[in-house]
Amino acid sequence: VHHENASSASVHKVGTEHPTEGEQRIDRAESEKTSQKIPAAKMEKEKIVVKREEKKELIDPTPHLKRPPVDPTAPGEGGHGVNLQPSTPEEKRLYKEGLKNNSFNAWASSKISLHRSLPDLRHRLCKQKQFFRPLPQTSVIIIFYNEAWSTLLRTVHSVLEASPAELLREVILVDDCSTFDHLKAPLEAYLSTLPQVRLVRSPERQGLIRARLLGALHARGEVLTFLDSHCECMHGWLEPHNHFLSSQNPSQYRMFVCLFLCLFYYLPSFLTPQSTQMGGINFKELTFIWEPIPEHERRRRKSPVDPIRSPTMAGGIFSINKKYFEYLGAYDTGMEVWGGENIEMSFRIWQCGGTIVVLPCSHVGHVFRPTSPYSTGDAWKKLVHNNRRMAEVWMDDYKEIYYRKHPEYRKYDMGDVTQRKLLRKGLHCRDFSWYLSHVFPTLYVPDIQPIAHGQISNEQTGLCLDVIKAGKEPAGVFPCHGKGGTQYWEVTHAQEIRDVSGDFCLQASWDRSDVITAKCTHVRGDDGPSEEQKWVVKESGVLYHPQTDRCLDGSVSGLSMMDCSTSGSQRWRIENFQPL
Ligand code: LR7
Ligand code: MN
Repeated sequence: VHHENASSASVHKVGTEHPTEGEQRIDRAESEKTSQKIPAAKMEKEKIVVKREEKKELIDPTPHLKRPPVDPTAPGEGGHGVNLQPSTPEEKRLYKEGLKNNSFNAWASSKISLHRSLPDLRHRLCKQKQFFRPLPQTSVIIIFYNEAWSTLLRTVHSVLEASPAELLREVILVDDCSTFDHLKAPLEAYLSTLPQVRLVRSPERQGLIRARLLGALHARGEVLTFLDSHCECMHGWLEPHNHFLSSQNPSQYRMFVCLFLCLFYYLPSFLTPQSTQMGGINFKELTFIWEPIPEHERRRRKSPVDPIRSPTMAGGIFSINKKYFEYLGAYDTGMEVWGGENIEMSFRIWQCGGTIVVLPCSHVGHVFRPTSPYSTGDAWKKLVHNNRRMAEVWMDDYKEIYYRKHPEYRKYDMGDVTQRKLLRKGLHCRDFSWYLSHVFPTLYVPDIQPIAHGQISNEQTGLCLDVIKAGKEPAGVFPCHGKGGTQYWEVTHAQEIRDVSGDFCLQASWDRSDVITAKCTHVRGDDGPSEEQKWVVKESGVLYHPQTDRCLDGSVSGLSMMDCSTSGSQRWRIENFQPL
């Protein structure tokens, strides 16, 4: 309590840009004006800051729980993989059961200490960094549904053992109505021996979005930190968050910080730090991907440990100021089970005036798995439901890019998004085209209305142009299946013929008569595609390639580039074709 008073007192002392809830509602244009301070005022402010820094006190790194001494030869120590093979029938049974219930090797995980040590993989500059009082306290919220005992409790122990006690207000575990017995009385008994840990049970299965909100409701810290239920926090992971979200750092108040992730597997298993990257988006499925840091961001950052501005975030592992989280509309409670909420939050934060950064000095391991063990038959429908809610509220006309690749999605239920649209209005958020040009200037954005989209079938044979294996095998013709996918194409205003992923382009050249697909050469802001990828799509359905002066031919013998003729094999029926 003392600590929280201290930190809010400092807000008043610095007394400048830290917006209170009411003040945040000022028009953005206003706030931009006020942040361009005249130099004198700026100096004045710096003086105050310097004065305050004279009595700087270091954060005490002592955690709530001390990591017990461990045998360095024990399985998994130092973050190493365990290479254990189940041998007895009982072990084999446990191994199989663990895999089925978790989609990862929970049996191997159970052999690893809940307190195992992890290596310090941070850049040396991270290790030199010092953190001073006062910093806000965080509530760590871990939601879980049918998590394995060892991974869940290793997450909890790693938080308690790797966070300075004075920065960790509490750990809130939210049980999203799990059915496993070990998560009932045994979990309660175990947790009652741990300091600062609370368990909240949801009476019904909420899905991860509403489960997180339930956790936030119980949180008393100034900062909220969300973790998946199979994470391991590494030394020094928390301080950078609390520092960046601190009111000592007023201009950073609207920040949203993500952890730098370590890929993390049990059997075959190893710990590798993710190369420094930022979040991107797959326009086709509206899912999160990692991307290399673009040139402009590289130049903006002065040091390899500076935060990386990230257009999107992975979803599971992040911190945010609690007030800011609430002000921004927390989460969309209309979202179900799994997926979509991370992209929704990413767009919302940027469009409504916030910033997302990845902190390269904060490392957390996460157990990735190939599939969700809990996903039922309608998991996909729920994901589309969530994605539609996101696209309808935040993407303006750009949502069409998503829909036209999956026309059936328009018919999927998405519930009512009126409240979320009102939220966007009330917060005076910017539109999606602003996001694309200011936050993500390197992202290739498909045409909102391409010249054509859908399948391209040959007049003579009736066969469909098919990408087969994008970038790997020449394109070909196959009986039309009408399901989009490998037979979906877009004719762009830049004169390309792009595949469904949007990343591969039809390409022809002098030295070969077949047609391949290759990475599209045209990127945002350049002069257009290379000559090999340029096509003129004529009203007659002829696909003419100016560089080679040949035409795409789809006779019975297959797909090839031929001298142009009036043959029906060179005329194509192009879906949704609006000639220029
Ligand atoms: O119904 C459910 N109720 C839950 O409480 C389903 C899941 N959950 C819990 C679950 O126990 C886990 O703690 O929700 C958490 C996330 O589910 P996972 O671990 O099965 O999925 P994931 O790791 O693929 O999840 C990623 O994508 C999700 C999309 O909705 C969320 O955003 C997750 O937080 C996100 N995880 C990460 O970002 C971790 C880092 C991954 C990367 C890169
Ligand atoms: Mn996860």
